[in-house]
Amino acid sequence: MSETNPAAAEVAAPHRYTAAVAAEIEARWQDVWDADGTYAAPNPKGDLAGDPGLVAKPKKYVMDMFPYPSGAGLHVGHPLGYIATDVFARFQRMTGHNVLHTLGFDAFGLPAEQHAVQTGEHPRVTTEAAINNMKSQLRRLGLGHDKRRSFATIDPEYYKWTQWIFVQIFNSWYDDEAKKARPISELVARFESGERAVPGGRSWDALSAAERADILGEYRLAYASDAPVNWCPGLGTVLANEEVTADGRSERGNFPVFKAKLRQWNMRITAYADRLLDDLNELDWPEAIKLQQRNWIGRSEGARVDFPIDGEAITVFTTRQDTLFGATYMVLAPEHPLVEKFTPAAWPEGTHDVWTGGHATPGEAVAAYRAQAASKSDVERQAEAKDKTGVFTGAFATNPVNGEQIPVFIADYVLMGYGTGAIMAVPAHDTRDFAFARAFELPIRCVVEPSDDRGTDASTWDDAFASYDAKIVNSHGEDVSLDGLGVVDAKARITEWLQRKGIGEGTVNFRLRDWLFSRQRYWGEPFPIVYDEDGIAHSLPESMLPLELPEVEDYSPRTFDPDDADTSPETPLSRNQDWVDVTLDLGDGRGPRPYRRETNTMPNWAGSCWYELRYLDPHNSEKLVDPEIEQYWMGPRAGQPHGGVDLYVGGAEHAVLHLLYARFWSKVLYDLGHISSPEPFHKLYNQGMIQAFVYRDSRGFPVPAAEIEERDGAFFHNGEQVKRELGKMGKSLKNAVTPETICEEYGADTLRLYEMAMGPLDVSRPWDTRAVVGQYRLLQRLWRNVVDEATGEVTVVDAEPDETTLRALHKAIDGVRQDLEGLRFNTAIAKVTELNNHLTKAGAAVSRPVAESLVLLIAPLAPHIAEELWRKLGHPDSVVHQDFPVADPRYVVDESVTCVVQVKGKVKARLEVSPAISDDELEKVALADEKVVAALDGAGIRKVIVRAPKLVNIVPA
Ligand code: ANZ
Repeated sequence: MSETNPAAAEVAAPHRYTAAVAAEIEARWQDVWDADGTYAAPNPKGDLAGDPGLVAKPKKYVMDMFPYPSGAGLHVGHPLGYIATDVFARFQRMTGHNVLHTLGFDAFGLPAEQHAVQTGEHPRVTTEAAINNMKSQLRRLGLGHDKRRSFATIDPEYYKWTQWIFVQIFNSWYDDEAKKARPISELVARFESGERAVPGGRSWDALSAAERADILGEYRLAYASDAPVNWCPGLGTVLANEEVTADGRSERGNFPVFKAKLRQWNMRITAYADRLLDDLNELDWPEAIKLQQRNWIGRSEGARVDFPIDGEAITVFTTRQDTLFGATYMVLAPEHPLVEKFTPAAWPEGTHDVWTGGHATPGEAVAAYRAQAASKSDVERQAEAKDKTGVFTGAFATNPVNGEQIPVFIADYVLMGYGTGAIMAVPAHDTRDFAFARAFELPIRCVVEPSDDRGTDASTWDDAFASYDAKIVNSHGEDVSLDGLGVVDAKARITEWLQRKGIGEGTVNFRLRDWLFSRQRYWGEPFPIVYDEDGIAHSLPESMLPLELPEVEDYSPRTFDPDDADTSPETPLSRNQDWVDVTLDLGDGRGPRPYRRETNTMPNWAGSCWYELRYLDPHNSEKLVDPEIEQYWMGPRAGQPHGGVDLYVGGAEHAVLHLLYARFWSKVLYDLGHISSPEPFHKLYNQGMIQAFVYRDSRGFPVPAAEIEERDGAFFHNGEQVKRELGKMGKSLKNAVTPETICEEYGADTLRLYEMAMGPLDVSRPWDTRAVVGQYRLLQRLWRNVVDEATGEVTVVDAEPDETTLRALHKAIDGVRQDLEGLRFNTAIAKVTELNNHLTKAGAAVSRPVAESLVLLIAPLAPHIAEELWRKLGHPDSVVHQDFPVADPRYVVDESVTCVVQVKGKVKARLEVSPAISDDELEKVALADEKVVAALDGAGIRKVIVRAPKLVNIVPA
């Protein structure tokens, strides 16, 4: 066919749909859409108010996880989700919704800062250049974004509100009784009035300002504390646990990471653990993501138990209080504050050599072990497989159930930050304890009867027996016995006993930690916090926001000798004296005073914690969002009791942190009355990844994928055979394909169709440039069904379509509608293709209503060609806001099928029914049939077996 030879084709068919035609059409309509504000979604009020008719429609808020504007620009893998949400948003517009869809930029971050460190160029300059580049790349795809609503998190008018939210969080506390955040001023009032006892027992009036600040710091939802953090001298910064590798080094740069105590800002997200867990149930999210959040929050039910020691007690947290009789030793985290207190001056008589670690005194042993533990990350300390290390403290505590004296160890597998930082060790039933007991020759006592054949003599076992589904044995004391009980009952009985004795209680513990919120960086939001001469932190009043980033000479934090743990961070902002030391009147009645600014910046996550709210009301200078506008777009409604964005699409890699942080901020803002929706995202959808083939030469180095030749299933580069594997797409693997390349070769509509047709949206799929042409051909045939390639004239006729065409059309309409609503874009495209092929095969001129419906069907997927054809068909208004076709049910069902109805095994009737009929409906129809009624002759019915659509078998009583 001439299609394979474009030059010849152009002569024969000057009006064929080609890449050049696509390019012209696409650029032209993009300009018109921009000029007409086609995608502007009106608000119910404010400066984006508009078309009351549109506002009266049901709303749809469709959102993408916004991109980081990387200098490398986009490759074809990036826009997969953006195209998907665009198709969905367009479909919603055509089905009567006021649709909000826009895209901003998550623009603070390390790459721009590192570039700045290397080149001295301001990160704002490179970031803005990257944003502009991405914007033009995205514009070319024809995404229907409301551009009036776009922003970047680095815009001072945006981060003014990020800072403002920080101030709200700082100035609030979590009221455990009301189970919500309240202004800190209410807590102060309760302390002042005596309604609530002041911790420490003194009266509020008697406390100094610093003492009050310390107390309030224990309550504030944003608080500074001396927390053990991952300090990386080589990078000059503190790292989150996720940024530290399993062997205790920085993910980036591979430098040693040390545990150090530093004054850092934290967010008290743990106060919300229960609500973050419970509210997951109301969200329409993939189960896998909900599960990851549940695990991250990690709720465990257990007990706290006191083990007496020297007239005091060590409190442990355990989830297996039913195994108390099997506790043969205790372990404290090396950092546990009670360690020094109970460590005796000398080893007790007869202390086992392996317990002392070769040290002369317990004090020495503890000090040496602590130093060793401090150099490891939590992840490393928790690693299951590794050998258990530790040292005896020289002290013994009493097991409260049987009065036994058991040795107290310190070991790094117990973490200070979890539970109480102390455990009772039950080696028979916990694998870590088992390994430790073996290494330190400690008794292993079976108290849960193994369900396998290993027997109850635990000294002969190879590993622990850890099960909840078994019976308790060897567990009776003076006034309590658990023998014979199942685990669950034993837990209940012993908890009740502990509580009665006043030596323990049932508790719930969470794995979730407070969120470390400071970074020693330049390119982030400055904290709206200043310290007075007493070192007390004050938040800036709203009138002083935004607090803009100062210009600095040097963007890097000071770095140190990577191995020198005795260093502490020196941030880029701290070197700027004029900015740091200021005299301010905070409006708190204290008048102008000298202050020192906080010199850390917020972490990258901050800006993405609330951006869904700002899209709603992006220019509001009085409020972060007007309540009425927030209520309109996001407020709770039927089926969405916690409100939120109607559809949020992004990668599954953000399962935990971003989504958890954003949920947390929403809940605080909700509690404080600023928004009506306690959840930010009602429906979440994770798109798959576009993968790409990587070609490697004999040395294993990637070679440019674009230069590969394929011969008989083998791959060659410059004549040399290379290996092919599936991997990520990107510059470093030399396999990136840019959207521009595809747009130039085929047009943006083809690219959109190809990305949507590659497979189900949530599945990963390999990119194959050679397959793109398939969608190009579809668009060419579509064009040819409407436009004469030789003359450019519209060829449709006003004749009525024939019956088969009507059936093909309405089935397509019905299927495409359902598919687009259900985000099944690949099958929607298959249905459009089928209809289009039907018309092509029919060979005759297409009837106008069919052609128009076809154009409307493809409009969400390929908006430019649809707009062009729609106008060519004589419509003055844009295709974007047309009504999506509705199927006529008469043509949707296939011709009927015959259903046989049997009574007592004999055929009594034959019914003509729809092939799509349900079992229930078919049963009703069959039982109502005259012949069946006659055959039953008033007998009752014992059983009806239905195999829709072909068989009903009735067994009379
Ligand atoms: C005795 C016991 C017996 C335990 C047994 C387990 C099995 P989850 O479920 O993850 O909450 N643990 C408590 N605090 C710890 C800490 N700071 N560092 C390390 N481990 C700690 O885990 C709770 C269990 O982990 C607790 O229950 C405790 O060991 C341990 F057959 O106590 B268990």
